[in-house]
Amino acid sequence: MKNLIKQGRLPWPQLYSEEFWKMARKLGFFLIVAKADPEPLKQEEMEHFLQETDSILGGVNHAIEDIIVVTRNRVADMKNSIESMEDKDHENLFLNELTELRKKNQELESHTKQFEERLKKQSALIKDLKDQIRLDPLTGVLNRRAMEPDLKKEMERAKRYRFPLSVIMCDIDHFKKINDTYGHKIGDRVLQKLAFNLKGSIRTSDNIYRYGGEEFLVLLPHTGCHEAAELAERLRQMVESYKFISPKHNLNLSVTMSFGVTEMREKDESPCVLVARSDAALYRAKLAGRNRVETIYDRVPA
Ligand code: GH3
Ligand code: MG
Ligand code: MG
Repeated sequence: MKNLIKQGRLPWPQLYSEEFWKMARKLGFFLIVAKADPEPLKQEEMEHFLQETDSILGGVNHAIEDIIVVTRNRVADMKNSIESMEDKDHENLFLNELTELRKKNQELESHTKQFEERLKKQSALIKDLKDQIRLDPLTGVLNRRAMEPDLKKEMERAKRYRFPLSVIMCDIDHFKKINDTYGHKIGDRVLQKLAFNLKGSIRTSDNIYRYGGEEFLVLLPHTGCHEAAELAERLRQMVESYKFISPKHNLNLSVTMSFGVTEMREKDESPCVLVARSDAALYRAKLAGRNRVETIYDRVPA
C-alpha cells in the first residue's frame, strides 16, 4: 500500500481505496491527497502482482513447514535428552537450563503455528481476489479474461487425451430493442437473469463466460458437436419460454437467443480459431432469422 501511495496509484479492487486515502494522509503524502485523482492500478498489473504474491507465499509456506518440522524434532530431542538425564539420576546440573530451553522451544512452536495460520488466511484472501478477477461483475458468470486461459488449457487437454470439445456462442436477439423500450436498467436485469438461467442449465463441468455485451460462450469439454447442438437447442427453448415478470415495473417480457455451435478440430491451433468458427455459426443463425441453432462441424453424425 505504501508503495502505491508513493506512486500515487489507487489500489485494486476499489474497496481498498478508503484505506489508501487514510494511510496517505497519515503518512503525510499531501501532494497525492491534494491531487485527489490518482490513476488506478491496472487490472493486469494487479493480476501479475497477485500471481507473484501467491508464489512467494507458497515458498514462505514451505519454509515455515520446514521450520515447524525442525522445531518439532528439536523439542522431541530435547525431551528425550531430559528424560534420559532424569532416568540416569545425574546431578541435574543442566536441568534448569534444559527446562528453560524446552519452554523456549514450546513458545517458538506456538509462534510458528500462529504465523502459519496467518499465512493460510492471507493465501485464502489472495485466492478469493484471484477468483473475483475472473468474474463478470454484472452477471456473476466468468468473464472473457477467464475464458482465454481456460479455453487454451481445455483444448490442450482435449488434444493430448483425444477427447472431443465443443463451444456454443450465443447472443440475445434484438437486445437493443429491450434497452430502447424498457431502459438500460431493465436490460441489465434481463442479462443477469438470463446468465443465471443459462448457468443453471449446464453441467458443473461445463463453463459459461460473458464474451461481450449480450453474448455468452459455453465451453463443453468431453462433448461432441451433436451433443453440444442438442444442449444449445435445450438452452434456446429455455430462453424462449422464460418470462421476465416484474409487477412493480409492469413488466412481462421474453427474449430469444441465437446459437452457434462448433467442435474443436485436430488442426485448430488456437482458441481464436475455434471461437471464430462458433461466431460464424452464430452469424448464420442470425442471418437465418434468429432464435435458432446453427452448427459448423466436420464429423459425420454417428
Ligand atoms: P442482434 O439480434 O443482431 O444481436 O441485435 P441486437 O440488438 O441484440 O444487437 P446489437 O449489437 O445491435 O445491440 C446489442 C445491444 O446490447 C446494444 C447494447 O446497448 C446492449 N448491451 C450490451 N451490453 C449491455 C449491458 O451490459 N447492459 C445492457 N442493458 N445492455 C447492453
Ligand atoms: Mg444481440
Ligand atoms: Mg451481440
